[in-house]
Amino acid sequence: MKLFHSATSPFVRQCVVCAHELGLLGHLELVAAAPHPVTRDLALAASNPLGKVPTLIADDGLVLYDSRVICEYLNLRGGGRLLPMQGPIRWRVLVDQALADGLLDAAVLVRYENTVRPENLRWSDWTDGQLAKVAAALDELERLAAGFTERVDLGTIAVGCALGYLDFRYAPLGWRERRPRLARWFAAFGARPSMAASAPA
Ligand SMILES: N[C@@H](CCC(=O)N[C@@H](CS)C(=O)NCC(=O)O)C(=O)O
Repeated sequence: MKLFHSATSPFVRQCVVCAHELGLLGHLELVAAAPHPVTRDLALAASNPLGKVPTLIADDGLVLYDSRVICEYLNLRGGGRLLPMQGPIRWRVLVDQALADGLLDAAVLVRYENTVRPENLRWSDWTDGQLAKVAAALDELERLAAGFTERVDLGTIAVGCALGYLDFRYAPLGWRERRPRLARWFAAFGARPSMAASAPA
């Protein structure tokens, strides 16, 4: 399987962590990509019209995106233990994943706004609105953290990658302040070999 990859993308990281947890890392060939909201990476766009990473090309040529689809695909290939098939826990896992992905969408958009958009076109209200979503998502994750305990699934992997991204790009936000349960959980989860090996440099 070929994975269009960017080492700093938290969405790619979710796929790599899933592969690691499922013992599939050796089956994944990482292909360097240069995703950008304005300047298209033509090799990447030839497989994914959205020009985004992660994009996976499976061994049979099937092209998969986005990160949620790829994580589900890897999970099924690797035995399925990262997403319970039924019961309330399935929906808990999927909502946790959606919450973490939503936090990441907002954080990545703020980064584009403040690094890609020309300075005279930036709109601080828009940045503030997105950062309010990040803060609200973190507050919800703090409420949920007591239930994360020993869980290793598509939800907690997404949450771990979202928090890792905030440490990488938004350290001054100080997300751990006022969120002690989440911070304690991440200290343990972030030390898993799959997380440690994929941390952005
Ligand atoms: N919903 C997508 C989001 C992926 C995404 O935003 N990837 C970023 C890199 S972190 C990207 O490729 N950006 C290029 C662009 O916005 O065109 C997913 O879960 O895979």
